[in-house]
Amino acid sequence: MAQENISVVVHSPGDLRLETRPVPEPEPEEVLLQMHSVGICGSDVHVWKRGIIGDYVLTKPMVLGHEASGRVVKVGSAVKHLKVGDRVAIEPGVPREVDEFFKNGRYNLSPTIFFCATPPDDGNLCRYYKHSANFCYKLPDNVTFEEGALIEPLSVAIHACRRASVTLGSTVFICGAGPIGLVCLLVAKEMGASQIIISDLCPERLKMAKDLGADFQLVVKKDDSPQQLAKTVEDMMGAKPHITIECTGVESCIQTAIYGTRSGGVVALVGLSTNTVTIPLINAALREVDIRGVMRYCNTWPTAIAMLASGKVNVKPLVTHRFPLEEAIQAFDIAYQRKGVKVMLKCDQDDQKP
Ligand code: 572
Ligand code: ZN
Repeated sequence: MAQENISVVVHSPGDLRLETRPVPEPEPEEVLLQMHSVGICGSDVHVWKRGIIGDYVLTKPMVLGHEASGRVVKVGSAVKHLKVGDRVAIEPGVPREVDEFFKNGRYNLSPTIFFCATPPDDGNLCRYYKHSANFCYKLPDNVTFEEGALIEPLSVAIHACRRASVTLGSTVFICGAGPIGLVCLLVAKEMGASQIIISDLCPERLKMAKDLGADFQLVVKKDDSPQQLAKTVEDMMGAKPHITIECTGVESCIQTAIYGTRSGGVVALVGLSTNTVTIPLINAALREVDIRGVMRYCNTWPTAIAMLASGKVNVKPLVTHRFPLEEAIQAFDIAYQRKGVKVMLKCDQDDQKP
């Protein structure tokens, strides 16, 4: 191998290091990838700062990163559909068991799934990484490596919009204009939403949302009441939206989502923070507002690749910062400060292009 396997490793809360790890050897059903572009997700920052994500606690050093693309440099003996040189996007969740969830196609719900950078499973923010070939998807020539990496957050949005039943003519309220809120905006539009309103505390993020096609932007203040905000949404749109996609995980925003959604509509919960929240459940029940959970995604990569290759969805403007892998610590600081939208790490010394 031409380069050492520099890897971005979290050791304990607040302790992030660049270290050299061995280049892995692919198993028969795996491929070895030379990593190209890896985006930083909020969960990477969270694990770095807190050493925990949900119920998953860091108990040993772990490589971060799960929004990734790379090039095949070695194929396992049983791999049929990929060859050396292929450019691929990586689906980071790989089921370990043929359980009921695997069999019914909702493999994201399998409790034993391998998932990059969820403790203790290593992620792919490194130079060389091996992965199940079945969960690597060949990128068409007109889809860049960075778009390939952005398929991961785009997948969250595709799954969220599917769970929320977004369809032709839907009116949609998106809470939060961070990376996930913005990809939900792009996907909801493409799935036929007729009107989209998006809210955030931060006017700069809403400016990006406007540029990406949001019809209405709502600047929220920290002490706005959920019922008042719900009324503002209704006034701005002319009627309550059919669907709300909640991307913040903040308790008051989940409350706003419920009050703000039309009777008979759907609230999809994408943002997740604390385990327990107080919500107006009876208000939702009496108005038959369905509250639906969203756990990552399943069966989204082929859809996402088709959307990118056809030019129907443009995720390129989401990348606001780029750093070479060697500057990962600085990159994580920028992501922590929530400057810009998506921070991308460039893992191939010989090709730092998008
Ligand atoms: O891109 C996938 C993703 N999923 C996140 C967070 C960031 N990025 N989730 C939040 C944490 N949960 S979890 O259930 N867990 C660690 C398994 O608490 C998964 C989804
Ligand atoms: Zn993520």
